[in-house]
Amino acid sequence: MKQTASSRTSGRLIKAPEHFLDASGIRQVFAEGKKGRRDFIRSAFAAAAAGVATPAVLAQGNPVPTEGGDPNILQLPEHSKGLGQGVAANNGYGVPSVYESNLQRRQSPGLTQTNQASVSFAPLQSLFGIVTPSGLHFERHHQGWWDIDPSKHRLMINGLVKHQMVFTMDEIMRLPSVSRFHFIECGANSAVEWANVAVPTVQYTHGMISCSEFTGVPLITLLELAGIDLKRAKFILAEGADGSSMTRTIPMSLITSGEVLVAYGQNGEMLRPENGYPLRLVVPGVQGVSWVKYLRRIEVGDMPYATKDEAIHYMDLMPNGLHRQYTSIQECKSVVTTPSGGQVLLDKGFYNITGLAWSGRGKVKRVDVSVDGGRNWRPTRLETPVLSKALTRFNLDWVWDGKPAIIQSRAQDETGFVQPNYRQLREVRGTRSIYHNNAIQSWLVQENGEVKNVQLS
Ligand SMILES: Nc1nc2c(c(=O)[nH]1)N[C@H]1C(S)=C(S)[C@@H](COP(=O)(O)O)O[C@H]1N2
Ligand SMILES: [Mo]
Repeated sequence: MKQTASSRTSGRLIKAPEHFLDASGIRQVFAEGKKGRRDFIRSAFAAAAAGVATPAVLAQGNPVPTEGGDPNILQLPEHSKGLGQGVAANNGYGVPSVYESNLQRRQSPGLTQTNQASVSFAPLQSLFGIVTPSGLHFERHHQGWWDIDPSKHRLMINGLVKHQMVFTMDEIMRLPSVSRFHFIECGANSAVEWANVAVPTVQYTHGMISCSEFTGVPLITLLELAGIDLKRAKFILAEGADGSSMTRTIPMSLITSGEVLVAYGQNGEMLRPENGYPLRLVVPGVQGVSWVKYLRRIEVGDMPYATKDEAIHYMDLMPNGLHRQYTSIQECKSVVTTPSGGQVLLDKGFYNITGLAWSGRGKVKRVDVSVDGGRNWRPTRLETPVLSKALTRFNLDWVWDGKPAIIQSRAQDETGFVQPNYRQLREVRGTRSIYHNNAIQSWLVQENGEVKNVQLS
């Protein structure tokens, strides 16, 4: 086989409309020319050395030696001959390669497109490991985002405390801090799949989840400084400083455990404005809406507050016609990110099936993958570290025989909870929900290699 020049546009991409296109996801494994494949096979061999799959398995459908010469090797490129750019070429803050410009958060084609859009989805199909780069973190703004001057930002603590207190950012940042990896998932993640809208890519089916290393002060530290009345305190109310009047009730049990953080750091730097700069609440395992951004007030109380975002929104309409309220834990869930909707497998042969799993109740214990629509399941390799209430990466070796295949993942957490399929989920939850869809996702690999979002009952 003759080696050809590789570029972002070489190879077969997809035939879907452009805004569905996600070449960067495809490129990782499938789309780039032979160079990409060499990189791919090299890392695959490293995995084999770790006792994963034999070279014979990995080599199926993969490169044959070059004949005729590859101009990318034979002709010395400019970057091997000239002087490269100097330091700080980007004003001191690095930005991604120009070849990665397709790697973006996006509005969903399943939602109304507006100029003042309020949701953007993270490109899960193009990410590695478990950390979401801050610039690709999903966004959900009920009333737009702001870049707030930290020198003017204040956090007030009132309610069932001995001394009402107001903290400046400097005062908060002097206190003992912790850093922890956690996922944040909007309760409405995968909401359109309840109605089987079948948005084309995993960015839109599952992209309202992200995972970061957050740094901040345990909320309990601040409450103790204020002299919290632990006998009477049962709940807190968290309030944001933006125009959405975002207010949420959080039970004291999550706070006394030390888990809830008043965070200013995200992935080693200050929070991004879109994610609540300079201060946000981190409520591990709980749906995104409770992670109040631009946090300005904590009130300690003895009853749930039934705020607008708890009494009108964020409730689950159950089959018996009643609403479920305060269902905030994000139950165990997973999704295959490669191969996933919108990607194209170029040839039969070896592929690394990979994806993400998480549970709002602790650690992911195992993830199984099926390539035949749920008839047979194989256990996957969980990438380390496996952290509580954080994303967990899974991988599985797969040799595609070129026939249609339905790929699914099913996660189980340390409590023994197993992610349901759509039939099991609807049995309990009915069909009129918006939030908390944690059903098994199915991707159909068609004979021509194109991968499609399908829903199995
Ligand atoms: N102050 C404030 N906090 C907020 C919101 C908001 O609109 N304003 N949106 C909430 C919702 S619904 C979600 S899912 C998360 C989204 O966080 P992110 O934008 O950092 O991804 O923030 C929550 N906290
Ligand atoms: Mo949300």
